[in-house]
Amino acid sequence: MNSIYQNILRQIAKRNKLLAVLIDPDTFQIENCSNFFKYLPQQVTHLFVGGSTSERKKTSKTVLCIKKFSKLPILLFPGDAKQISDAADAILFLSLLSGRNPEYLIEQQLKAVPVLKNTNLEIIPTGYILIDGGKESTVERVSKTKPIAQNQVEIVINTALAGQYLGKKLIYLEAGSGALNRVNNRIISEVKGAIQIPLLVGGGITSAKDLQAVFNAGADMVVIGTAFETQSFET
Ligand code: 1GP
Repeated sequence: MNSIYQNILRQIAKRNKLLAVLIDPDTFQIENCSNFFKYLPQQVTHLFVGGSTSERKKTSKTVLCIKKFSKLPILLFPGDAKQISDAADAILFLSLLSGRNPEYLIEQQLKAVPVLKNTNLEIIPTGYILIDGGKESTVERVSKTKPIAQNQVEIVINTALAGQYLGKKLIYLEAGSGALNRVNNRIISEVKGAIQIPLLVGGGITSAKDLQAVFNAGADMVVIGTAFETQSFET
């Protein structure tokens, strides 16, 4: 089977590290699409599209524009059910496991079903875990949930394992877009050691040095948004 998820597993088995660029339809300048892709490093393997507040039309427009300039797989990373567009290839079907707000544990997922039933999107169940990135993140504000503190390693590990036991196919450790502190190496390596599914890490990663450190700690895929969007990534 040649699905995006199977391909992620194959790449990880070959010890390849994956890099996703997060594009937020709310701030992405469609007219600047071609320039954006010129700036991205060769290392990029996946494109994520989503934000906390975007709408479906804007998401679709962004995906269609990206498709003109890139052949990389496009995965939706939706803030809510209104952001689903079948112009993409796959969707990270997120459940905010660190939070206790039913809206982001099951309600939005239920709202997404009637839309998803009519798309060909590959659905990738993803356990989403918000870690304290040193300032209030948009995810925290919108979801009205608290992140897990960076020193609560056991809670993060157990939350990731609960996700795996629930059948999630990916675990995503998120410090929040523009985080002051990215997820620390200890959390990454201990979660990686505990779970058997791929580990994604994002939020506050702004340099090649940091990117390498996150890979070295055990992340299979790193997600970078702000630093590429603002062209401030330190090489
Ligand atoms: C946010 O993890 C992503 O969901 C990316 O964060 O914008 O800080 O790179 P940054």
